[in-house]
Amino acid sequence: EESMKQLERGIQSGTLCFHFENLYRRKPGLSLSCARLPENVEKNRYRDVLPYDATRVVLRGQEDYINASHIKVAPPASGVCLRYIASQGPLPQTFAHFWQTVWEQQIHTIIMLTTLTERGRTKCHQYWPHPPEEKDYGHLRVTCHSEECNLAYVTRQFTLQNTQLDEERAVTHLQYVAWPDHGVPDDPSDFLLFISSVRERRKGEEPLMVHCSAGIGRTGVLITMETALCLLEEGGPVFPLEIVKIQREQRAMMVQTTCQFQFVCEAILQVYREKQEKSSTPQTESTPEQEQTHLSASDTK
Ligand code: PTR
Ligand code: PTR
Repeated sequence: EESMKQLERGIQSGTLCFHFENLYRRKPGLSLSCARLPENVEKNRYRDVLPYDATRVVLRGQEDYINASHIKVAPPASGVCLRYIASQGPLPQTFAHFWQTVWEQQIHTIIMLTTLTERGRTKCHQYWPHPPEEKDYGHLRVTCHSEECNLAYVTRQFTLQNTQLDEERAVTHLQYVAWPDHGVPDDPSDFLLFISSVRERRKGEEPLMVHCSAGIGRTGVLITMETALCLLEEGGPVFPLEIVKIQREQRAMMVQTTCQFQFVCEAILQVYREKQEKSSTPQTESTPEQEQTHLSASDTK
């Protein structure tokens, strides 16, 4: 595949990283005024990581601000369209806004890419109760039913109850725990396994909620990787730089460091190669019926 050869050459020669470093970190001309309003200043974890007005998530009601952005990734002519909400790690004063976003945007899966503390510093505050407790965040009641750890991530099952409407929904929490900020995941295979469980959570058009500490570096890597996997599944070309550019038009500084970009490019290439190896190993002939079931299974994403 041509785009994969291009990717391989770009990684080897360093041109891909060179182009990455020349991308706009912030799209010129987009305002950040809502994030800078005096009443919103303390709702931002970092002074220098703010959502654009044009793509910020607007909460219903009087207090409408949260440091979170709508990200829609639909590379031209690919037929792929993935929706996300990229958010900072909630602060105690924004827990209720975070859960309100989950409710209003119909989020069924929250992907958390940070631990609560790293090297003695708080990176995110714990915005959910310990199992089996429940806790109220504004008018939303969160119950944590289970917590299961495997090697690199924790899965939690929550019920989110809207006490005003007396309605409830199930929400799944996937927390990747082996990835320091500004860095790359400790193990690419663990990371790829995690991404495939993220892919399995995709159903319908609803966005996935993704956050780390600032909601730009690791969140950008995850979105780039899931998009690339989706494009590979569709057999379309994958241009990682383009995917990053699309994201930065909606939230500044997505994919923060060159190492992170290089990591994601290498991971994409690894997946592509494994896929090729699989398809070139001789397989027992499949009957047309089997072919058919295979097709319909991959169509229902
Ligand atoms: N602390 C930020 C950083 O250096 O990562 C500050 C910053 C923010 C730097 C925005 C650059 C920014 O965007 P631009 O490249 O458009 O100036
Ligand atoms: N001003 C902070 C810093 O540069 O350390 C902002 C920041 C923090 C930026 C964490 C990115 C960070 O990583 P991530 O988006 O992966 O949480």
